[in-house]
Amino acid sequence: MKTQVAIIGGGPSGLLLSQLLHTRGIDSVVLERKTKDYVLGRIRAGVLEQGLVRLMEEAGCAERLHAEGFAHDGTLISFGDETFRIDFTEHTGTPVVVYGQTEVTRDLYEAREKAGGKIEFNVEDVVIQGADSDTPHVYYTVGGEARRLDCDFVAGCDGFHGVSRQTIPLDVRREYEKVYPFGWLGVLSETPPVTHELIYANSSRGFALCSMRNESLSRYYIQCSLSDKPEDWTDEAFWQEFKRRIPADQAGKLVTGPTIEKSIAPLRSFVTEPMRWGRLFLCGDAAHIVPPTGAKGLNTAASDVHYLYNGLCDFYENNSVAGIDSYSEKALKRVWKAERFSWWFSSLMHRYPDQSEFDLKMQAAEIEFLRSNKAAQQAMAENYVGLPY
Ligand code: RFL
Ligand code: PHB
Repeated sequence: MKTQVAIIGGGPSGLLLSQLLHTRGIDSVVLERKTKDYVLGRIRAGVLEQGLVRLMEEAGCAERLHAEGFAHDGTLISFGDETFRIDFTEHTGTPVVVYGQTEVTRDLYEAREKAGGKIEFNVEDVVIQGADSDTPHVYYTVGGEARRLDCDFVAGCDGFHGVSRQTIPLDVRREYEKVYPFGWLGVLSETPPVTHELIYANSSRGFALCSMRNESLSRYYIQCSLSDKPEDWTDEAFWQEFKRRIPADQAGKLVTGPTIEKSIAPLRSFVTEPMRWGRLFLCGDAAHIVPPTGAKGLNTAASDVHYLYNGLCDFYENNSVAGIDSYSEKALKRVWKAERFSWWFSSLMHRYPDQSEFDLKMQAAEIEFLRSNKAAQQAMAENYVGLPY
């Protein structure tokens, strides 16, 4: 089989890239390790920057997002008994959109299927060869049958545990990592959200987040120990702990119910450099991970897709390599800013096992500065709604 762009991974990065390329007549094949249902069963991001919304529009996939997504003009931050609000629209003129990653992915799958796009599911043993030549190709198996895909370029959109990053030789690749000493236990529950905006809560018992998917579906998280397992947490234990971490007035009106999903994610900051090796380009979680505080993961994947898509269009339409040659540099410049914001916001909102009295005072002083200083709020708002591409 032959295509112009072989895309490894059928998560949001791979599908968005494939659909955008399709709008410009550039052919791609997506190779996904799991089934479509499995990919859609992963409950992840919920907050979209305008940059991603615009890409979904350009991909012709934003109809449902516009009809069902919720524009959020601000967010609440609570510290102990005090709650304050950061107004995104006042500071930046831009809201964020609350619309689940599951729905973004569903819309992209639908568009790809409608356009007759080629997606292979259940692929195994993916090996990328010749990425440092003009004739890259991908070997893989489906149902035990070996296949080969020849292409002009390979887009590695296969997430943190994928094979694309590992294809880049160790003497070329440089990795930067910080592992946090806690995780997030997240639940999805068919109950109305406790507030109409998100609440990021720093309590003496640890971090908590109130988020949502729609008027009758809430997404809540608490900071937990890395050794915890989701099955250690009964629904009752979760709600009890959650209520103790969010502001008392919100806890009083929280509607609880059976959870329909419960999972734990470890928190990590990670970047690999460069994001390009020959004709192989890394996008999204394959190249970088942020802790979820600040909701930057999917949005940073989207800015990578934007740069790569434009670079590939430049190559096919204008016979120019300028866009693909500057891809890694441009993408990384924005990635590091998202890494900084996510690291800063995580440091501000969590309780660390080794935090000293001094560290706690610094955290309190930083939160007070954010509460009382317009310039600090402006900086937070600009980062939260998304820095320009
Ligand atoms: P994905 O979503 O991991 O998709 C990669 C796909 O590649 C497939 N794959 C392979 N396919 C073929 N061959 C192989 N060898 C393969 N290896 C892997 C996988 O099956 C998968 O389908 O990466 P992608 O597309 O780059 O998307 C990144 C986002 O998923 C991620 O950044 C976000 O979910 C992060 N994130 C959030 N981001 C936000 O912008 N806003 C949020 O509010 C937000 N909340 C979150 C989050 C992530 C979370 N978890 C669980 C990590 C909340 C949580 C709890
Ligand atoms: C979510 O709704 O899943 C969510 C929202 C905000 C975050 C992280 C996750 O910072």
